[in-house]
Amino acid sequence: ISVGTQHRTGYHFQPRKHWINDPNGPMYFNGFYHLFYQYNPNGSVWGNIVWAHSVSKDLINWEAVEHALYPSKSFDKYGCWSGSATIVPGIGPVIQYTGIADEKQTQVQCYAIPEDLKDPHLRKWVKPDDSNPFVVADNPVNGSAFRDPTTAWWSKDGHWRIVVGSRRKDRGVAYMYRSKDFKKWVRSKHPLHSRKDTGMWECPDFYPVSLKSNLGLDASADGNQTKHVLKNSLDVTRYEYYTLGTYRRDKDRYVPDKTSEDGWGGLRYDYGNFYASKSFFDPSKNRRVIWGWANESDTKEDDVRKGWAGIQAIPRTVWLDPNQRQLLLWPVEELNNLRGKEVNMNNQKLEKGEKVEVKGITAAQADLEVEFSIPSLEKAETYDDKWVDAQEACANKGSNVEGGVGPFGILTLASEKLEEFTPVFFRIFKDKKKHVILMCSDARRSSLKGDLYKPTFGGFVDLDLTKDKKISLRSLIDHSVVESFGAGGKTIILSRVYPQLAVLKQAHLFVFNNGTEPITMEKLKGWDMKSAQIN
Ligand code: DQQ
Repeated sequence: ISVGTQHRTGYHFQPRKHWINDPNGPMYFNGFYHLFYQYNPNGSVWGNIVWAHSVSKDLINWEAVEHALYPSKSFDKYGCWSGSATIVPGIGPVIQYTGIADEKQTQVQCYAIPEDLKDPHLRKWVKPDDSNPFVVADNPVNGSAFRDPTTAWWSKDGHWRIVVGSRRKDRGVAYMYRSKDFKKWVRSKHPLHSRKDTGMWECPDFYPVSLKSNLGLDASADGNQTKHVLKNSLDVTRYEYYTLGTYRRDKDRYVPDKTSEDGWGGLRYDYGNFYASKSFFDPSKNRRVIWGWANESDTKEDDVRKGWAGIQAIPRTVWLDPNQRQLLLWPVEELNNLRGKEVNMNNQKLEKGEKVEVKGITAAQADLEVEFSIPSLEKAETYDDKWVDAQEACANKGSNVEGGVGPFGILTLASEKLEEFTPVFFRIFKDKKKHVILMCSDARRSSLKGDLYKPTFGGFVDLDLTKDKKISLRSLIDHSVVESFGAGGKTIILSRVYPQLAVLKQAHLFVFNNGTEPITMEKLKGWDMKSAQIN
């Protein structure tokens, strides 16, 4: 096995070689899903950016086709950066993206349309000369921080609108543009939204969610049965956050709800390695699906040696949590078609210090669903207010630090003698009147190799345990990926890890409890995952 092969993914999207980053312009059109992505055709570090293109019938198996966009015009000579697709009735798909026009990286907004709408794969894209670029930065917009147009939405005033990410000094800004014909675009008087101290807003995403059901909505959907989501990727922290809120069409403004922070500490789709995400509405299944990029956490030299870098997370269906305070995300159902051999373990008590191996599946390429029940919350430790966030709490209270209720969870990609493992676990604390649930995915012991980024990712889980003392965990394990969904998609953490011993057949999987309170593993289902056909 050559360098890096044992860490390549079996079912997470990646090209055969070289560098990838942001997912671009995801869409469903005429029976095919399309995924474009930022790609360096010449190597495994960022640069020479084109839009690579793959097509699929099921979001899981993909066929690579030729690059859709590559520098070919004066307005995108230095790169075709991120953007989105809109299916315009009567016209078809339109890609809007950021062209890099000069060596100073001046950013202009450009568009492309399929050369032949009858080609089911939409292989060739053209950039009409008469109306490109369709927007250039004008005062006060800063043309070196002006990129990543969203999917357009239509309003009854007869206009299409899009948002483009930017900043004004340290203020993150979502500039809005409108158009009647999808060719000529005019900037709105004020941005859709902006927020102090958040820096450059990359890859904004703006879409409605239904208050009444978990079905997805087209970007243009409207009415009092909806709420809106605004997501931004912060290039300063390399994290994304989103808010839920109201889109006031009359005022052309988005007003976030006050139920979560509008800033660095806000809600996240994923509390791990997940960036530059983008959603699309899938009319074939009436759902909204989110793609996100998971970067490597090894060194540049490792990436050069491996010859590849970057993957896409498993596409996730997204809908509003019935509590209306956050979103829920869950792997698309098509992923289950890769499930092979199944193991079951039911009703097993885990005393303090106990560790049970899940045997009979390939632990390096698996899907695992576990349901834990907690007899009593009485022994929950007191939450220490000096921990500024969940990540810090996880770093202080690792999987080996004994507790009252928890830590309990799983040890993924573990070597036989536990020289290496990536634990994913919960811990429950008391905090004044309520309980605080912490979910952690800790890469500190993930590899014997030294020069890796091994963060202790963490997020809180907004779940009321007082009635039903149960919490679930699903983990998608894929060689160098541990993508975990807590409490049915309330809190998600994707970790990239590079075990040296716990690879391929050498990888093990355990369930554990290191808390005084015994935990019952009510149900565990694990599956071998078949490899997807990817590119
Ligand atoms: N990646 C693209 C930009 C975007 C950034 C360039 C986010 O368009 O802002 O590859 O990862």
